[in-house]
Amino acid sequence: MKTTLATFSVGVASVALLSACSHLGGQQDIAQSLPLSAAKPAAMLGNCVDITAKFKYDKLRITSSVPVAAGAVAMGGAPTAPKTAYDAPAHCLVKGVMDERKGVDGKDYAIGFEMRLPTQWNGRFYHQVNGGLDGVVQPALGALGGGPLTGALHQGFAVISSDAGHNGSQNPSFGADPEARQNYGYGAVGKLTPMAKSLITATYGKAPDRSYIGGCSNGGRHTMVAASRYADQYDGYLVGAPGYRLPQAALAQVWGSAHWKDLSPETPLAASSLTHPFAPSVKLPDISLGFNAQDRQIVANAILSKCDALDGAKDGMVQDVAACQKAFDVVRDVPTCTAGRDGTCLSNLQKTTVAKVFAGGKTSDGKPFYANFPFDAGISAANWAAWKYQNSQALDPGALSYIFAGDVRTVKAFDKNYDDLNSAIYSKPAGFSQSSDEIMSPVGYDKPNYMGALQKRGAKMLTYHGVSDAVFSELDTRAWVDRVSSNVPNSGNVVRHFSVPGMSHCSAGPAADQFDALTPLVKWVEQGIAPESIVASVRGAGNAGGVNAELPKEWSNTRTRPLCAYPKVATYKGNGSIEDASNFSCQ
Ligand SMILES: [Ca+2]
Repeated sequence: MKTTLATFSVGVASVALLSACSHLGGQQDIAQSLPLSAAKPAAMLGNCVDITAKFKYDKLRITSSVPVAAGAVAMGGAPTAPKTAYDAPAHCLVKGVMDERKGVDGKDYAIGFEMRLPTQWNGRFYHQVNGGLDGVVQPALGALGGGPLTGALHQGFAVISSDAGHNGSQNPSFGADPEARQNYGYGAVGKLTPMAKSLITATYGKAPDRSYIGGCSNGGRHTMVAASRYADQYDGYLVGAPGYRLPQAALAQVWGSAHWKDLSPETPLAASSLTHPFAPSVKLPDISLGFNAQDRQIVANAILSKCDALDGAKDGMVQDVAACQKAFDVVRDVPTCTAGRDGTCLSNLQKTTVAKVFAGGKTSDGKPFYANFPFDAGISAANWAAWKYQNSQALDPGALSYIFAGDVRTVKAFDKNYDDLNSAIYSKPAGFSQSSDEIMSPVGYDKPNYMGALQKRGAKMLTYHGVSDAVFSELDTRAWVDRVSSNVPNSGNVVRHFSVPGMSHCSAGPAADQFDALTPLVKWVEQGIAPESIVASVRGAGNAGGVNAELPKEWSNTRTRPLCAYPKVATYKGNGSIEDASNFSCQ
């Protein structure tokens, strides 16, 4: 078969993505009411293998391009048998590297990526941005966050995924190299985007009609940063549990661990189950002992007794998050132990410590450096403990030391005074032209006027966040949405936020955590239908996306709930099964 793959000249961002905007004439009122035109499908031209030799782009080396048969991979990357709805369609898997170079630390760096180009393409591009410290090319299946249900590749998008410019999961040492740090912050997205669009053009004979970017956690951060820096490159931004103040959140984690330590008996190191990932011989004290799973269930029960019915249904879900923060007081509403811990009460020190950590990280003179956290029924979940007790010791100190604190330094464990680290987040160390706050966070996140630029061209952002997220506060995402609302008129035209009660960080917890937020985003962008609610399901027995072991026994295996556009609350209509989303409305 004769290929029609074009050879591209170097450094050309070849697409005119915004053609649909040209008729809007810059009139904001019109731009706000008209959707962008819908993407049109196309089939792959030529053959997949030829891409390796034929596609040229500045500072790009394609290492392989191979066809992947329909059903050969599913969500999570594993082969499936028998076939399920989670199977990926037939596609071309392209792997490569951009910007191969030597870092100032003498190490080799490159932006590693893979791109999956479906044989039958829906005309859209999806940039899958990943979590944690990046460093690994996750399969470009277009994972959407929440309990797995579908992915962008499954829906026919051409999908790219990258390691964000360094190699090695959970290894923060790349922070010594300014460009690697910048690539992790935002540079890799900026460099890959025009290349990916050119590759799409070469593969299908036209540029993507519509482009989307999305991810959860650090991926949510990437997406929010892209909205501030690359507002002209994407039409839809899917933001999950965004760590949009990642350095500050990491600092709050370390600060929190010092407070949990107040409650914990000294653990003989030999008995500790935790080891430090960068120095495997170092054991970490088990700070989870002082506010353990049983204690957290006591708090969850107290939260439910105050807050569950506020949404009209005693269903084990606190849907009116804002009302609950007013109704519940951990010191007042949790029984105080008069003798030892007996499974029904907490000590005064436990309660004041929980209250202190939930109130958010503070400097020595009481100024908040990170957000407060909402009280919610998911405090009992395992992922909550993993973030507060394990990652706060094993992941966050390393990230602060090498990436977020400016110059590389040692983070003193269990110190309550981190004023110098807080200052360092905003300082420019020798050899760096930007602070960590500038590199990692959306430009001007305190006054997000850049959302006005998205609004003018008809682009949209959809955010979602588990209320029981223990590392990035859902209230911080609400606060950002509120700031957009204060700075951009009619902000409901450009950003809508969906809280997921009970959900831990990105998925899991006692929650309806399985939902597809991409389809409503596409409808909003391309048809002008703004999402009012998204139906979410629990992952009970038999769920093909993986069973959620933390669902309360009393819940139906197929419970559904509407996730409502903030500030509306999923409210029980007063009759009908509480297991069914249709008996709730957004009020
Ligand atoms: Ca309820």
